[in-house]
Amino acid sequence: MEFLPKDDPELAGLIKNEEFRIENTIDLIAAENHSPRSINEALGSVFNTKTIEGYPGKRFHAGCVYADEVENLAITRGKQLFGAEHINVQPHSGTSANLAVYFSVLEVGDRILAMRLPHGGHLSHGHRASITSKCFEFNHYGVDYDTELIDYDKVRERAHEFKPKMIVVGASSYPRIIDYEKMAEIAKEMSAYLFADMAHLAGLVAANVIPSPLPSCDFVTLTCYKTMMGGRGGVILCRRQHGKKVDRAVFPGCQGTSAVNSIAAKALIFKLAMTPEFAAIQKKTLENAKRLAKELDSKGYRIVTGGTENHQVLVDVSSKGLDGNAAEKILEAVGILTNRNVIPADANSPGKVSGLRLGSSAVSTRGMAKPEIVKIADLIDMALLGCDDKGLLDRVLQTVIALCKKFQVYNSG
Ligand code: DSN
Repeated sequence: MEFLPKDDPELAGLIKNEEFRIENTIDLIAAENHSPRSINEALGSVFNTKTIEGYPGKRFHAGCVYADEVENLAITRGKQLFGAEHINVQPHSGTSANLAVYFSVLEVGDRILAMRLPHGGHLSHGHRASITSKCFEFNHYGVDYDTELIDYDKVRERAHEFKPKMIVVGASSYPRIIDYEKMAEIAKEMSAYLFADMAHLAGLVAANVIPSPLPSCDFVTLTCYKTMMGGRGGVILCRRQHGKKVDRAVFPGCQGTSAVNSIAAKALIFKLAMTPEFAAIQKKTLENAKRLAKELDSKGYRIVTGGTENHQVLVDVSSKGLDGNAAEKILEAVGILTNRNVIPADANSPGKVSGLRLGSSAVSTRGMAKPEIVKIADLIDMALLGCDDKGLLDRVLQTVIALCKKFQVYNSG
């Protein structure tokens, strides 16, 4: 930082503090990752101030020659990376992307079937607190309470009863591979559109380490900062025939000018995602999640669904007499970041959920592997079981800091 400390030392100090926090904590938040420094350079670039309503070659302001090139670069790379027929790189976020998908081919009041939030779905999939539920009539499917897996027969049953115009598949908390082909069969039976929200999975899909929803779906959305390792921002991929409607739904339908600096960061992460280094991180992310689940299971924690096939591990901490809120706080105090999460058939009250959602992306990006994951599982267990022992918690914290120093995010250059 060159100019910020002069213009606003207070803010500059907060940014420095945040960098210190990132360096010295183990980030197991499944919706987070560390991005290359070049992503921050793209985000903080002069494109930050460019106004670009419209699309490349059809703008409503002058001076878009380089902004057009940036957007075209993101479009070309994104289509190549995911094998998409059409891409829109303008959505400000995953939720904006989802809204635009709904509005592209549906009318207000149309029916949408999506996964229930407490079973792993997302707010923008028709939760009552989300504007999506005020614009469309949602109904929800969930998981089987015994297996905690999506019950595709029940999805089919519900779909036939409800007759949605669109089916949404994808979750923010579901540690298993989704059968997109089966969902496509169900959607086809009622001529419904199939839309996959792969916000959490995009990096794993880009690296081909889990199945892609693209061949089965009319629409796919993603965010670029989770497994994808880029900056914040949403993207829509769709079949060619929906392209014009999607573009109109994004601009002028749901957004005004888009953020060229964010589109630049998308172009960059799409390039980096085609490298062997990115693929290796995604592969390690899967391995690390499986190892984390196995280690915690062996210590007596109940793992929701019995394991994981992606970057998420959902732990039922009630199996240790804890609730998710308490577990999240105890771990934060020792520098391990997680988030409390409701689990299917959660017996705890909404304010005190039973789940703790862990993710392996950020630790994998900073180079941690099996020995460190084994250590982290030990540290989690020690802190949660010894949360009344201040001395023990301090020792765990010091171990976390030492581990972080060995696997630096930014300071290693
Ligand atoms: N979708 C939210 C999550 O999964 O935590 C935020 O990205």
